[in-house]
Amino acid sequence: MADTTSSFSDLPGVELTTEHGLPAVRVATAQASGLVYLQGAHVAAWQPAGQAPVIWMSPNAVYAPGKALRGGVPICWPWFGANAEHPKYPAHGFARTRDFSYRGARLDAAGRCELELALVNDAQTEALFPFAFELRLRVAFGATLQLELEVENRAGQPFSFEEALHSYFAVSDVKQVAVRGLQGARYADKLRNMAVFTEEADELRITGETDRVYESAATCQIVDPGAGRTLAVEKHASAATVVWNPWAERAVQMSDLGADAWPGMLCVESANVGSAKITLAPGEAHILRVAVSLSP
Ligand code: TA6
Repeated sequence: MADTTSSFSDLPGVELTTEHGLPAVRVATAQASGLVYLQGAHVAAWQPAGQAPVIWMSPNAVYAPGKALRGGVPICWPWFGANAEHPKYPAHGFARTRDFSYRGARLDAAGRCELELALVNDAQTEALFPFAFELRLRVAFGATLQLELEVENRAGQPFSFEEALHSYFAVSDVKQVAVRGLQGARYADKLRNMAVFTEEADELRITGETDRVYESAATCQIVDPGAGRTLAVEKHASAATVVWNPWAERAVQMSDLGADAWPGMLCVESANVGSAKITLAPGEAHILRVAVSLSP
């Protein structure tokens, strides 16, 4: 994958900019365009040449320092959902609301424009997670999208974490898409008190509010006849897939989502959560990798 012989520097088509008042990196190449906010290393756009946007951002997203963005690819780290021991800690961890530093761009082995952003521990993170770490996101924009979330333990003792690349994909109408790849997987249903079921369907249809954590390392396909395309979400070192759509009633309660936008998105998230949390010894690193590709 990434060409490790070239280091991150400048590339034509990559621009540090400000979008909606927040610092961001914009990519515009012959292969694709993309946008990443430094806050949260939050990928907010990817559009391969000749395609409609693949990543969904809410039209009602709130762009403000320290506020999680609705849509895109939030990084949930070092916990997912509510913190089990500290219910008042921020949902989905702190990575999505902290400013990452931008390390630069390079061409990867596939000729994609790859950016790297990083977050290291400081007093604020240590108040919530008392360990030294470096968290790196590498995102490669091309005809395909690759995301790599790397966690390095820089502490003197082991630590454990959960993680998710909470990807919001743009779909023509969530009621018309099918998700393939989950048949036979066990899942915990957040809407039924985390009761565990086995997915029977070859093609999962979204017919109401859906919030499930599947035990699955498999590639998922989002088959979207209305858009005339299928998205494949292939992953490495991810033992869980979260499928989420809030549906009408819950979307209305979320002011940064709103009444009308929810049919246009589906979250298929590559994760390591719950019993699949990761433990790293001092000096160790873990990489969760996701590749998204399109076919007719
Ligand atoms: O990944 C699904 C989920 O954990 C849902 O339970 C839902 O609340 C969603 O994420 C959004 O969470 P957020 O904290 O961004 O409002």
